[in-house]
Amino acid sequence: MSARELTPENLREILSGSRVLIPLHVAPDGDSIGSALAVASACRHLDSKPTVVSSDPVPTTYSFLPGWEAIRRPERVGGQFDVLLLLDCSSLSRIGRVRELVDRAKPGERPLIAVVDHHRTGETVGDYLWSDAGAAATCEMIFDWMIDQGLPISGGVATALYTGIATDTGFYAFPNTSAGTFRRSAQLVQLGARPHHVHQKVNEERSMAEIRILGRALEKMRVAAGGRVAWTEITRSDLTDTGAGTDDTEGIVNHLRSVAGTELAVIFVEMDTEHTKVSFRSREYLDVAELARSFGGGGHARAAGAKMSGSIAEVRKRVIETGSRQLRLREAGGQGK
Ligand SMILES: [Mn+2]
Repeated sequence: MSARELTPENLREILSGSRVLIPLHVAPDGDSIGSALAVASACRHLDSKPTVVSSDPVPTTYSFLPGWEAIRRPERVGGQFDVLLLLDCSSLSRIGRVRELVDRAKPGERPLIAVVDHHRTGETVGDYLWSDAGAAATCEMIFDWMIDQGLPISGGVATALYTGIATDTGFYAFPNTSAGTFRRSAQLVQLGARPHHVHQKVNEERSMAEIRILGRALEKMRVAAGGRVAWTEITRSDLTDTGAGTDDTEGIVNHLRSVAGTELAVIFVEMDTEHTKVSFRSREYLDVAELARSFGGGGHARAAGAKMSGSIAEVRKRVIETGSRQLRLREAGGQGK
């Protein structure tokens, strides 16, 4: 199915007066939550009825964002929807169990699907698509849309949008950070976002379990491909020992990439005996979105991930081999360092 281009006017028109279902993507991050809360606020100015829903538990890290408490779990959501708005993702496989809410709609009552996303993915679903791989965050796109459409941005909405931009750019450190990122962020600060407050809430209120699992992961770190690959793994027993949950493992992979000489960093997290979550980061030249796609995942050129079938040992072997081979190919092609 090929989608029509979603213009700012279209998006306004589609949302106006509609019952809008806004799912977070699985393993929701600051950009997913921030963009959903901002659009939900915009919906209230467009006489529409937004429902923000999350298949996975919503990280309490973001509970400082106004509207966080109203995010519902799929089992608490009923009724019909006119519009399904996918933000920060472009496939139904990324919204987890929310998909069931869509699938159970009777023929003829299927909601219209609109997508706003900044990921480069092969697969897209939907009737309307606004895709911008040049945007640092979906929150940048939503901010532009709200400004373009003259929709009010309260202090709370500014904080939500700022948080999405800040987290997706690693607080203005990743290569996706542009002059436009700073310009939008400056406007959001004028509208009430407080950078120090957001940084405190997101980065400096970690639980002991999160610090302990980080310690465990760093202790278990290994290298491959002559030190150009750094990897670690977290098993169920690591989680049990430290009292951590899988969401406490987010961000650990960035520490691996910080080792000098590393091009590719990978963390393997055991979901159960047959499923392993893999997160990839690269430093300068390896396209990890492509690597993740070859394992059924997706993401950005420097940050991507995949949920893979197989025990942690099987998955690790496959991924390290493929990753090391791709590094060698890049280097043999003269495009690497
Ligand atoms: Mn994003």
